[in-house]
Amino acid sequence: MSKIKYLVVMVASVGIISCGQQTDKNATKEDVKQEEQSLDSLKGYPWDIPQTKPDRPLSAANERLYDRYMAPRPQDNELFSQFKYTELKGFDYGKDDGTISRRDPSKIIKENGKFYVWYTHRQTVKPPVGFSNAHLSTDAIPSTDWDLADIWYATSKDGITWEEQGPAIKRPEKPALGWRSVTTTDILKWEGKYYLYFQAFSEASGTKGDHCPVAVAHSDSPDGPWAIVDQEIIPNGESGTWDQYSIHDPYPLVYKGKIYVYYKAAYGVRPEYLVAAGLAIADNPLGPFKKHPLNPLFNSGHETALFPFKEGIAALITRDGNENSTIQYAPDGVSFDIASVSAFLPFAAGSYIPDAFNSKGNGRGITWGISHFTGSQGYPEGRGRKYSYLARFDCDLSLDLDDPQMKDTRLYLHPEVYFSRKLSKKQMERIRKESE
Ligand code: AAL
Repeated sequence: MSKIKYLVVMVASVGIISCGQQTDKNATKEDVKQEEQSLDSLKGYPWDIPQTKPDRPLSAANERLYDRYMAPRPQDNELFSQFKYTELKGFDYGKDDGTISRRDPSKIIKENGKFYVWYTHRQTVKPPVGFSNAHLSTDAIPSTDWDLADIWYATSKDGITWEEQGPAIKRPEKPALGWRSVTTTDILKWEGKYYLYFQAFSEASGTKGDHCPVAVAHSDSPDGPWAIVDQEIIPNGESGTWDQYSIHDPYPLVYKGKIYVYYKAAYGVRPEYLVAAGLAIADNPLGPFKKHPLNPLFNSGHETALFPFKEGIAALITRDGNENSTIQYAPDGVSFDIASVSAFLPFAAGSYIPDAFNSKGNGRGITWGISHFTGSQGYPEGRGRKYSYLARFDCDLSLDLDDPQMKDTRLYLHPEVYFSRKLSKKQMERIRKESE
């Protein structure tokens, strides 16, 4: 076998600079020369796009094309999609003054012939004072958009017009876990019962950080009533570990006969922190949950948005990290890698996942869900609305749908969308100074 396998080489005096896959430090100049000669004698790359990895030396990018992605063209890649958005009917945001907010929707399930979604609902006398002003919050004035919130739910026949049903879980009396705010919930159905996992705040978010553990409530019906278990179900990590202060976005799926709860933690000191997700596994919805020793399993993404896909689990990675705006896949639910790169992914996606709890190693994927927009997003310097609202997204990340429009890689947007990304005053000032 050649000492330098499948590599694209540039010989620099005695060393080898390579952008290929494998280098052999013991390769001699003679080896390199031979390899160069054999590369020189290679036939040109085929015109007909090879559907499987060609048996020939490949560039690093072409190796990746076959090793990483489900198909060489995104149009044929079951885990590539565009995302389209639709406004929802049935949710009232009052005077649009930031006193009513809805955000962080759960996955959507279908029960009794209707779609169900649960979400964080805040109705307060004033809009939030902001994370860094948490000291100005009171028992009636929220620090953040998700402070002083309860968990509400809504149902729908078509996924566009929703009927708000009211509270599912109200924040309990002080000092019970979650007395300050119950937020960012997600649903599990297990042996005929329903479980809502949620963030249980016992201080205003922003006081010391966005600190909270995860609690759970259970019910015999998706319409409740819900009984809160007054204990930390997924406790924060030990002191000095990545999830010591926060477990966010608990996201249950049933996988390999067990309950897999993916969750997010923001670690490191703000504002230079990293956001990533890990996994806790249990045989019983009320625990005990064992955290995966390799946590965090992701290096990017602001929320948990996962779904069973083929024999593994796929994830939408949004907003934070080197790998944001990717769709990732782990054939074992643990070893996630990039399966496609997309754009305009939904924030805080709660997808409709018909097989979230019974995929049996044959996950079919997703075609729609609900996400949120926060009012201040897209507005520089803190302008915009101080609340969040729910919207629908559609996509084709499904083995059962073939929608070529969702697979179009070219995203043409109106120039106004680009011009809405305005430079801040500080940036304008820098540019002005640079040209002086
Ligand atoms: C969200 C989620 C968690 C955070 C906050 C409310 O996007 O990541 O729920 O705590 O923001």
